[in-house]
Amino acid sequence: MMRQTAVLNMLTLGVTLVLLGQSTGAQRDPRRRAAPTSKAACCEDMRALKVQLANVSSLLEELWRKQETEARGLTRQMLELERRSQNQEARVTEAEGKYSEINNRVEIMQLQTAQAVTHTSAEAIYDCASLYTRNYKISGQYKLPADEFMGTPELEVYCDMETNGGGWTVIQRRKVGLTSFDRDWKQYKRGFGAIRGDFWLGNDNIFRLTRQPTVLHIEMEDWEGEVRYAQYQHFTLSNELNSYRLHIAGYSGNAGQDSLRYHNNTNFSAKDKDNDKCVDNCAQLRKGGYWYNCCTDSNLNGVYYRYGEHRTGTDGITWYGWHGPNYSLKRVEMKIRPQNFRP
Ligand SMILES: [Ca+2]
Repeated sequence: MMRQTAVLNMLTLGVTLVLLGQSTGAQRDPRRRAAPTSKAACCEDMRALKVQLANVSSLLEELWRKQETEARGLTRQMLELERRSQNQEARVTEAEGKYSEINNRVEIMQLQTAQAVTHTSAEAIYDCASLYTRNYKISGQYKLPADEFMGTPELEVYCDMETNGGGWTVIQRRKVGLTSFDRDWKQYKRGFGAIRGDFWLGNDNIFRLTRQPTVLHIEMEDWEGEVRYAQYQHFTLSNELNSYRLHIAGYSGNAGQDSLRYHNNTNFSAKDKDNDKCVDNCAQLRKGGYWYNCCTDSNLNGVYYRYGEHRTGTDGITWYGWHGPNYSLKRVEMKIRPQNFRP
């Protein structure tokens, strides 16, 4: 502000001087040469004025230069500040990333510590029920730690901590309909899909989880939004050598006639492994992996059809006891928990 005023003052002075110079020049008009005696004095004045003008011009020039330099300095400073704030932002992002990573590690370590403490006891963490008894009571995705003692790998699971007291490890879900269940033996063995969406947990994992006495709960929803269930007090699979044969007993439920009983004591089949009890290849006909008999009373790993699309085919997600063979369900969830679980 001060500098600007100074510059303005200088400018005013310059203009005044120029005007003065002009008025002096007017006195040199030959038609008005009434006072020839002042000619020498006039020229002296002019020279002095010219010098002053030159001085003022150089002063102004210097001032402009200074201002320009300052402006350049300011721009540099602003750029520097901007660069620093960008750096800080990057650091914050990095810190956030590290924080969530550490958080994640802490959670896993907590699980592992809990497991190490009870390593030899019956309370080792290997399913959602053991998580529940360790006060993890919110439904969602969990990571079960690897267990060297049992020789089991780390496993992502979805825990239902609400239905009938919680503690359920979800082994299958159909609700989105984008994941194909028409898969081969290897994929059914390892598991596939998204743990928060549609998935099969994997026959090896289900086999492992059902080595203790286990309950199976099947939740089904139709396109009217009605929900029914079928529950088996006993549920277990054989190992791979025995084709993950299904063993169920102790049915209860409200989904009509028991539609899994027909599949009891049958081997698992996939599109590349026909273990069914039929001349046909049921897995290929029903487009899923399942404990096919000859072929189905239920087909929970069948093709996901939107309401009304499934009329004549035999490959939908069906439960004959409730909606018959030509109605494909909107949502299915199969979940397990130990028989001795107490909420
Ligand atoms: Ca066959």
